[in-house]
Amino acid sequence: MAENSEFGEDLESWETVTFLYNAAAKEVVTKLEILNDEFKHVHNYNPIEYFKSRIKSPESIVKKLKRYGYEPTIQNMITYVNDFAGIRLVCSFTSDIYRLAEMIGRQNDLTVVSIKDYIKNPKESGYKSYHMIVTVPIFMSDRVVDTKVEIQIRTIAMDFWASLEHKIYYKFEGHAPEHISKELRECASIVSQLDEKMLSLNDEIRQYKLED
Ligand code: 0O2
Repeated sequence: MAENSEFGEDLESWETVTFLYNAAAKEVVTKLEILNDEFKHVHNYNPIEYFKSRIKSPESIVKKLKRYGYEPTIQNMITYVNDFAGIRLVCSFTSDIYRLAEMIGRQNDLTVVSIKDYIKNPKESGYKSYHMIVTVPIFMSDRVVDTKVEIQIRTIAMDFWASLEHKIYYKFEGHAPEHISKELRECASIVSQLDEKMLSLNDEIRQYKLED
């Protein structure tokens, strides 16, 4: 949302904010569904395997703001938390990730605010994913509010690793023993090899089809 929004710290403000971010997630989900359908129609291929959309819980928002060193207020959440509304797009191959990111970037009514490419630059943990923060205009009866949505794009294999690592990490509350972190990094490397293998197999199969 625009940073100059003036919300008081009351229940009504919280409800308005939640309404806006829910609306933003819905808007973006609809756009992605349309893009996927159009791609299927034109190229006879479905780049999105599945997607999930969620609104971050108040507890997670408070935790994140405290981690950043900010007071847990609605205004700070609007300004500093980029993933209150989040959409995770899961696709088959790494090449689909960049294709989807490009398609999203070309949407005139979405503004790409930032990109983090954890595929080219994986995190220390081994985490791989492509993150985009976009804003979408939400048309209310008396105003238009540009609202932030985080889109995470990753392959099925990356999603498998991230989901399990998230669970394990949570158990240790960020203090996993070094050998566990090391083994998780090794698993991330196996997952990357699997993605590469699947992509090259797919390229080879496509080549056969073209020759038919
Ligand atoms: P949750 O519980 O998944 O919502 P930002 O202010 O957005 O620039 P942030 O939030 O650190 O800073 O951004 P980043 O690095 O893009 O990470 C955002 C989200 O990516 C995280 O949200 C996770 O969902 C995911 N993520 C990032 N690093 C890891 C990792 O090492 N392992 C796993 N499994 N997921 C990761 P939250 O709010 O931290 O968590």
